[in-house]
Amino acid sequence: MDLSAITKHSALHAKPSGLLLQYGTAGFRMKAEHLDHIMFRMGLLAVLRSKQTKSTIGVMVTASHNPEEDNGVKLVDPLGEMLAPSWEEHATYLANAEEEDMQRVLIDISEKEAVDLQQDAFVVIGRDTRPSSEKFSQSVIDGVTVLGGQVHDYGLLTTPQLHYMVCCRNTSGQYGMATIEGYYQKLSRAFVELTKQASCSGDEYRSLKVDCANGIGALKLKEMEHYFSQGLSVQLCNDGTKGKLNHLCGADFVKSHQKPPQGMEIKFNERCCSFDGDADRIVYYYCDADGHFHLMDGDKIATLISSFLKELLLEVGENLNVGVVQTAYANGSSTRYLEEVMKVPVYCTKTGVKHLHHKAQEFDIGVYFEANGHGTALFSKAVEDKINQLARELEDKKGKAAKILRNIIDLFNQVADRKVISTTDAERQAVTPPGLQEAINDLVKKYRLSRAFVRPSGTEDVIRVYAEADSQESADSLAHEVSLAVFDLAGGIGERPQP
Ligand code: G16
Repeated sequence: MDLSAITKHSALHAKPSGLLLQYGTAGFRMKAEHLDHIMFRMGLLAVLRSKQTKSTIGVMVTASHNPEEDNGVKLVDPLGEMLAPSWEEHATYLANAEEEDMQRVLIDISEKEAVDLQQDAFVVIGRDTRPSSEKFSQSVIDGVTVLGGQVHDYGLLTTPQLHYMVCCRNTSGQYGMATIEGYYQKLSRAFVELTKQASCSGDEYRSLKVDCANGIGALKLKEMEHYFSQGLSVQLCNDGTKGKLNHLCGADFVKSHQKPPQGMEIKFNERCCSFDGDADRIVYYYCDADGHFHLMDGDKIATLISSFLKELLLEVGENLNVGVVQTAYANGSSTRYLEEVMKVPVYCTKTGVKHLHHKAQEFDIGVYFEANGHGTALFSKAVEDKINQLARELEDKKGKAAKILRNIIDLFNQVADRKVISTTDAERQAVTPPGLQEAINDLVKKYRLSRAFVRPSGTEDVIRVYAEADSQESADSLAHEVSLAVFDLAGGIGERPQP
C-alpha cells in the first residue's frame, strides 16, 4: 500500500480548514458543499475496515430524510449492520484530520485495530437520487482505489438494498444473491407466499398508494412492481418527476405533521404509506369515513408485528422469548399496551437504528421500531433453524403457521453542534445545561398523561423537542413551553419559538 499517494489524492478532496464533523446518528450529514473530503476519507476507512474484517464493507451515499441540499455517508459492516462504535470514532478522527496528518492518522487507526495492510479489500457502494450523490460516489471510489481496494458500484440503491448486498456477499450467497434481481426475487417470493396464506382477499387489500418522497424508493419500486404479480398493486405518488426530495412529503413529513403528504389524494379507506429519501423508513395511514387521518407509525407497526408473531408462535406451540425495542419517542400508550396487554418486555434505547438493533439481538425474536418508521424484526439463527424445521415437519394449522413464520423471516430484510444539551437514560433526561431537566419536569406536571424530553439531533443542526399529553392541544402547548425552556436555558439563537 502506497501511503505517499494518499497525500497527493487527498489534496484533490481537500478538507475545508477548521471544519469539524462527527459520525452521528446515521453517519455524516451536512450541506453537500462541505462533504467531498468526507466521501474520499470514508472510502479510505472502508478499505481499512474491509482489510481488518476480511469482508466486504458497504458505503451508502445518502442524507435520507434531510433536505435535498444536504448529503451524507454511512458505512455498512460485514453482516449488513451499522458500523461498530469503535470504528465510528475512527471515522470522526479521520474526518477531522488536517491534510498533512492523513498518513499518520491512517497508520494510527491501522495499528489500533491490528489491520493487516497486505490483506485484500472489497467495498460496495450505493447512492440515493440527490444531485450531489453521483459525484460523491466517485469520491468514495477514489478513496477506495488509492488504498488498493476493489470496488463494486451498485449505483442508485435504497439503503436496505445496500445492507442486503453486503450481507449476501459476506455469507457466500446464503442470505441471497448479491444482485438487485436477487433482492427483488427473495422479498417478493416471501411476500406473494404470505398473501396466499392471508385470510382476507379482494382487490382493496392488494392495492397500496405509496408516497416515495420524490426519492430512490420510486425508481426501485417501479423495478420491483412486476415481481409481485397479483399479490400487490402499487400506485406511486411523489415519484420524483416533479417535486423536490422530502419536500412536503415522505415519512418524516407525514409523521411529524400528522397529515398526508402533498401530491397524494386519499379516499376513504385507501391504504397508503410513505417512504423517506433512501427508503429505509415506512409509515402507513388511511382516512376514515369522516375524513379523519389515521397514522400507523413505527409504534403501531411494532405492536402489530409482535402480536402477529406471538399468535403464530402460540399456534406452532413454541414458547420463544419475544422482545420489543423502542426509543424515547415511542408514545407512552404503545409501551403500556405492549407491556400490560401483550405481556411483551419493552426496552428503550437511544435514538438511532444502531442502538435498537443491538438491543434486539438479545432476544430469540427482537422487534424494533423507531416511531418514525425505521425498524425490522430479528430472528436468532437458532430460531430461524427451528422455524425451518417446523415448516418442513408440521402439518395442518400448525404447519401453516410455521410456513407463515418462515416467509416472514425472508420478508423482513433483517440486516440490519447541538452539544450544549447532553442526555442520559436513553435520552429521556437532559443532564446539561443545568436547570433544563427541572424546568421540563415542572412543565410536564401541568398536563395529564404527559411526557416530554429534548435531545440534540444527530442528523440535523437542531434540538428536537418531544411532547405527549392526553389531547392534541395539551401536547402542542407542552411542546411549545418546553421549546421556550430550551431556548432560554440552552442559549437559543434567532427568533423565540412560536406556538
Ligand atoms: C436517521 C437515523 C434514525 C433517526 C433519525 C433522526 O434517520 O437513521 O435512526 O431516528 O435519523 O435522528 P436525529 O433525531 O438524531 O436527527 P434517517 O432516516 O435520516 O437515516
